[in-house]
Amino acid sequence: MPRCRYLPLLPLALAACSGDQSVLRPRSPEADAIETLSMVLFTGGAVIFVAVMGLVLYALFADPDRTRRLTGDHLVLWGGLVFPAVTLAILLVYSISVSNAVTRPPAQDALRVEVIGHMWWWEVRYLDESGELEFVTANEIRAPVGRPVEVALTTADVIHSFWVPNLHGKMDLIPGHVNRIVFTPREAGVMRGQCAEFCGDQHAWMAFHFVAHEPAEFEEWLELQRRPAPEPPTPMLAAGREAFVAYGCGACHRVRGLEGADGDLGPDLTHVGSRPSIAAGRLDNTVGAFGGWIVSAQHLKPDNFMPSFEHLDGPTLRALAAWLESLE
Ligand code: HEC
Ligand SMILES: [Cu+2]
Repeated sequence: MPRCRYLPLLPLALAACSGDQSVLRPRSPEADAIETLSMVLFTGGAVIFVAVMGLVLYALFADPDRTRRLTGDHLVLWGGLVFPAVTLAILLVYSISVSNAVTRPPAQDALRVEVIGHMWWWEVRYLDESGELEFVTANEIRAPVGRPVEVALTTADVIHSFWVPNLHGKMDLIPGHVNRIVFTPREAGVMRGQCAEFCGDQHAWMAFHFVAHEPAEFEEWLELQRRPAPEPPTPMLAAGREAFVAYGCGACHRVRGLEGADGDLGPDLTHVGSRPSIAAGRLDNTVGAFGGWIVSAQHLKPDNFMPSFEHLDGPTLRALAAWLESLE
């Protein structure tokens, strides 16, 4: 059971205690700073609110002779002018300094990742040290702990917003413009991110996973992703691969190493079997879910840009789903 420091906020915090998509469980220095700022504002606001309500009650119920002594020019001058002016000025300086601290340019050794928003999924492009594209994946971002990650954000269609509450604030993806966000994951684990700007009917199903790895584990993952799709080890999986090309899936999807599969309207599927979820958080990564997605993509995410393949026969569908799941 994760530690929860906010018992007084129990009703709100209960959902947050699970923690994989929560501003109350910061897992980077940037999220720490934002959380501290929020708690200062919240606590300060609460204290002032209680004090003002106390004065109201005093004014209502105390003996009028005593309250008269309290009111007058002094109260208005100090309580109504000096106190708010000083408090707001201090908070302004403090919040500007926090926002400067969390929007610093990245360190030289930052891991560079490009993210392109699509209705309704995330294209994720990994660059090497010299800025060359290494490979493309979708709906998941992986990074090592302790190293800054610089995510360069843009969109292929409408405005989206990138948000992993455990790691940083929100950052918009704007057509024709590149926004950058930098954060340093502190502990290994899986976090959930979510599009935070309404971008059409399936906006709520535009999620992704952020996986923070120990550095050695991350190198293994990179190695795996750089490779083309594995050769199918059984005839059944080979039949699945054949069906993928025969049914035209390759017109929209790329599978590196497979001829006839170089489309880029949909996610790159080269290693789709290794992802935490499919269709941007819509389904778990299981053979059954792949099958379900293929026959009823339009039912699961109405109006997304993949048609439902309702007329596939059973054995073809099973082979296709099993092959996709085997792409690790
Ligand atoms: C007209 C283009 C198009 C065709 C044809 C198409 N897809 Fe897709 N596919 C997409 C799009 C777009 C998405 C992303 C949908 C979303 O999540 O909003 C997608 C998503 C997927 C995903 C989930 C990928 C992920 O990263 O989570 C799988 C698996 C998939 N398609 C398999 C197939 C298979 C198998 C076929 C052929 C039977 C196929 N697709 C045909 C456009 C297409
Ligand atoms: Cu979106």
